[in-house]
Amino acid sequence: PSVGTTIPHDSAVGHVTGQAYYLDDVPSIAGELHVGFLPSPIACGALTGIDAAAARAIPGVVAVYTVADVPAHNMFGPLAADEPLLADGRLLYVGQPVAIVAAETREALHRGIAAVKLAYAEEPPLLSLEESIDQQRFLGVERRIARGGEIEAELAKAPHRLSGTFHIGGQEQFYLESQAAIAYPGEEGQMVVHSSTQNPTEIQTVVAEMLGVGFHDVVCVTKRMGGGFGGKETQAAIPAMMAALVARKTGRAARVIFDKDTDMCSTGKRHPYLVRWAVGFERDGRIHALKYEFFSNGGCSLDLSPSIMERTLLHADNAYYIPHADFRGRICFTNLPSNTAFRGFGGPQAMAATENIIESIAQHLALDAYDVRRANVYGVADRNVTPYGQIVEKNHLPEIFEQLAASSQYHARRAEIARRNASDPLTLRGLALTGMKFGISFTSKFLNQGNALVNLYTDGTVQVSTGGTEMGQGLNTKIRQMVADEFGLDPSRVRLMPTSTEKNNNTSPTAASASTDLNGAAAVQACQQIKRRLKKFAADRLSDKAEGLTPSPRHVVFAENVVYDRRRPEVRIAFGPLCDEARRERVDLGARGFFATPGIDFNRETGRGTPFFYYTQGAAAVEVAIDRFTGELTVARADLLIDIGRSINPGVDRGQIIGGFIQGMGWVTAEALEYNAQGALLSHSPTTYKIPAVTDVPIDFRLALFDNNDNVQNIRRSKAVGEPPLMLGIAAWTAVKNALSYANAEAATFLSLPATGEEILRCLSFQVPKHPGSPKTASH
Ligand code: MTE
Ligand code: LUZ
Ligand code: MOS
Repeated sequence: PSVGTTIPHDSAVGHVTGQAYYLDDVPSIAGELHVGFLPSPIACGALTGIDAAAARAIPGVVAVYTVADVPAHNMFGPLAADEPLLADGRLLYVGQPVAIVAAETREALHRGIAAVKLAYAEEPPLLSLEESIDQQRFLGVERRIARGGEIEAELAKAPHRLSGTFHIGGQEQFYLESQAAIAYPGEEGQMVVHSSTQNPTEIQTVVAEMLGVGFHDVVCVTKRMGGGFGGKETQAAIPAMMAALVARKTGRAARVIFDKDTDMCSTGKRHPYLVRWAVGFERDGRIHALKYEFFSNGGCSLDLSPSIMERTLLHADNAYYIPHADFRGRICFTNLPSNTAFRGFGGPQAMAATENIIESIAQHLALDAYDVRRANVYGVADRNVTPYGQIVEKNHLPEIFEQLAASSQYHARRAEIARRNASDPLTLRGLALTGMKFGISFTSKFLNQGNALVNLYTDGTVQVSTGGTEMGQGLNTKIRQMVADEFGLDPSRVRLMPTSTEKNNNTSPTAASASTDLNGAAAVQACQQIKRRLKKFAADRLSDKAEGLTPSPRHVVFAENVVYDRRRPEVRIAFGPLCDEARRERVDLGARGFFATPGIDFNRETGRGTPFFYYTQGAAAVEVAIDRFTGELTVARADLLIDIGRSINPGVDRGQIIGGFIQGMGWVTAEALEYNAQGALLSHSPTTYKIPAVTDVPIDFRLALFDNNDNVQNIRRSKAVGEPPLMLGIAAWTAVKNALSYANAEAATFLSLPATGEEILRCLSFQVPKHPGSPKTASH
């Protein structure tokens, strides 16, 4: 069987040789237009006029379109239609699309965009979380999850209390393929859109609504993305609509390819958060009560912010049992691109906030932070219920903590670090071991479904199409392995086809790490339908050949590219010829499968229920070294231990874990989004926005998979792996906080996230904290 073994990613060769097609590699067809847009130069104001005469006069410029040219709906959005495709009277952020330009060449396109003139009345923009909170400029309603007694009373009961304000920065998804789409106009208003999207169904619907046609007149096709990381869960919509609008108006194919700077300036990122917290705890560090007010920077529209805040509230416990909890969340309006999904989806901010608090408790009580974590970690019996009432079943966190502490030699290294920090005048070291528990399922119940189409051909090869999209994470490879095993075939006989709304309808985004669970299960379900028919047919054929053997589909086995009756394994029929014969006998060799996650239910109003099918759990021990004079940070060693159940493809999963951890490490230590006072992004290219490079990978990097065979409810006993490892990266930040505590206990309380070199130096040198009025840790 292929499941459980490492086969190469199905595009591995294509990725490294450059033969794998991304959207801009698709050859252009005759008459195809290059399409781009004029971005708003200001963050806030009234748009009073657009003068496109000069642009239209440029040779090669075919058309300039504004909101007046949108055939039907200009407003769209995944949860509320509150976001404009093209500016309509108001300018909301720097980089907002104001006019679409279509041209024969890229050069004419750029000249055309530069020649469009805007008239506007500029107003002071709202840019910071603090200002938005002061002015109560919230998007949507307050959300809350609470349990136990009245929170102020519970906090007062605890023998120790701490409180503070914690600032968390955003993060650019930094997929390598920028947002892109190509639209091909068809007959009678039909449209085919090829999109680099995690969400083909969403593209189908927004394009149809923008054009004013039925969903049945639009097809969205996605072969692969050069990364998505959440940034293409909703925000592939604007380029797709731009291409479709031009294709409709001109009758010509239209291609939109954002360049990197445009992409970074105009699209949403991980939400920055401001977190107000108060914790009451026992002398041994056990948390009695925890109060949170989360404020996320939503940008100019809702996008997915409410779902992201919901996941924040559902992950504020992280790996720890909180008897009395009061978690509240609000989304703040700002004049920025609408912030959106990014790996972890609001979970990382909450989990970092809680790890910060635990580290603060340890420093306050002068305990080892490991002991505080171990005292709080989810256990058994009455210590395994989350604040929203879900029981943490088959909880392995205590063993994970203990195994990792042992394998990373945590205690010995902490002692060594304390010794070295006392005498080393140049380098300050820190070590932290943090936990991770991530809920698997979309928190919107209806999204937890998948469908798949399986076509078996008469040579015994298989094509599989699902609603899931491939963004490098290996979804197609894993489904290929599962389908191959169902038919007992070598994986080379199975091919995953481009995702298309024509083959798989009403699909969920490829998100929430659940794509293998949902689409894999749907594909297996389709295979089983075909197998039932084929087994019946094969049973007859095998009994004909073997005298005295009664036909029995139950005894038919598919393995090693052949079919046989297990009572007489020496009589074998090759799989291909069997399929050919079956077709000649008019057996249906195709099926559509469906899967809906059972047993999940969450009540948004009461904040209680079982939103998650299961949890992926893990822990990381990270050691950092800081230059005491420059603040420069090196991650010296990382030990990861993660429970992903029985891995479907250990090689692919290790890639996901290493990549996710490094991406998380980048968020907490390096990546800083800088804006000017007018709300324009300054860090909008690889030269000014620093994602981790190969040289930033921990010098000593050890990864182990926790041995767990008991995840019986999910497909092949596997667990989702896509997002969870990002949150193991939080240990790098916590290790910095630990290191700073050796320089001066007060210094550590000033640290915000990300802990960039500048931020570390600020704390080391006791300069005014970056965020005024914060983060003072008051002790009672
Ligand atoms: N891995 C790669 N190489 N590229 C990506 O864009 N996205 C991540 C994760 N791993 C991503 C990735 C995110 S945000 C999610 S939700 C999951 O992959 C989605 O895929 P899955 O459901 O198949 O895990
Ligand atoms: N998208 C979504 C997500 O709509 N709901 C979720 O719960 C979710 N979780 C993670 C990533 N994307
Ligand atoms: Mo991932 S943030 O669920 O696309």
